[in-house]
Amino acid sequence: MATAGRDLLLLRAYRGEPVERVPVWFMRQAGRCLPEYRQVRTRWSLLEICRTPALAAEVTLQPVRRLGVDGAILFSDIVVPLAASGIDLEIVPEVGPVISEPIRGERDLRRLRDFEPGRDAPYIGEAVRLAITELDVPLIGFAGGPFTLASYLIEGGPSKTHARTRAMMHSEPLLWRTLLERLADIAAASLRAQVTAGARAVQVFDSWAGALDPDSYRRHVLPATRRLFDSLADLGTPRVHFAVGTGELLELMAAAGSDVIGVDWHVTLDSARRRLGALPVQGNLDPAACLAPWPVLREQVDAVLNRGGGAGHVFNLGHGVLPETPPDTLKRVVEHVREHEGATRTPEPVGA
Ligand code: 1CP
Repeated sequence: MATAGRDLLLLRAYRGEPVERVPVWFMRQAGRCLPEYRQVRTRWSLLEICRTPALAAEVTLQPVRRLGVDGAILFSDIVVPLAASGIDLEIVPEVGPVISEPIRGERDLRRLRDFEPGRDAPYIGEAVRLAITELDVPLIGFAGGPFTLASYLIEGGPSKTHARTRAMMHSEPLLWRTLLERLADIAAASLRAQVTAGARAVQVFDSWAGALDPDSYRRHVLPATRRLFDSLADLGTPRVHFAVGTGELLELMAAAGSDVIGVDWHVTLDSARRRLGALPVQGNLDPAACLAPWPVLREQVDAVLNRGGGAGHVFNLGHGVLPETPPDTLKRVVEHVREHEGATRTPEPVGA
């Protein structure tokens, strides 16, 4: 058992309450760079791990044991609820999710059934229940955001430009709206099931929403994302909203109603805080800085901590851990963040 303090640190920071030190965890800390994860992957595919609670729970725990982070993130993938809702897909190593029949028109929407986690994906809640029996830090549940899920469904796989997705958004707004609402509902159902099973915070990864201009985001994504966050409000669980390349979208992301904004590394945290008012922030070390020599990395970690301002900041990367990151480097970052002084300092009144 850990002390009650460590148990609550992350949740207190997510609520903007004063903390003794800034909590730290890493997006994509499970899987990716850990040798013990790669060992598991030699025997099972990614989706097999996601659908086998004992394996998913084990991989969830690995980074907590090795790195000493202040939060665990459930091992799963953003496309798992889509597969459980009738979408035929594979997760191809070195590529990512590949959809066999992409959604291109109204008729394709029929393949996306309603999602009832207890019936369609009981292994998600089971993995959460198993993992938390061995955790002394909060478990973070997660889901994909509506734009990012739509992009995989429409493009059929990873895309650099999301051009087909944006084209559908502009040219078929009604179809787009229906699709995004259904994806928001699928994500919400998955997050609710994770919280019911014991997750104590949730994060929506709308990773590729930064592909949009502000007007399009406001018009075509914000309503669905707001619907997603609104539908979780009664749970009282801290809700984090993260995307990449969102310098122009931060205020709009905040308008979607989460409790915390995940900031990627393109925006400095002090400017993000000024723009977001009192909303707590999470981030935002450049993941590639973890490949630099320690003195360089340390300086960048300190810059993030100083700009984060202490209270209302959860230290994280600005996007996921890069696969080539040495695990010992992540451990060193955790230790350094823990030693940082000034976490109790209340930030300057933001927006003043
Ligand atoms: O900490 C963790 O790694 C937990 C597990 C986790 C999470 C949080 C996985 C397992 N996937 C995700 C989220 C996820 N999946 C996101 C949002 C976060 C982000 O932006 O990184 C996205 C966009 C995906 C889609 C996905 N799955 C990709 C990206 C492809 C693209 O468009 O560039 C890839 C490569 C995957 C496969 C995948 N999912 C997870 C792992 C560990 C892997 C790597 C492959 C493997 O081990 O076989």
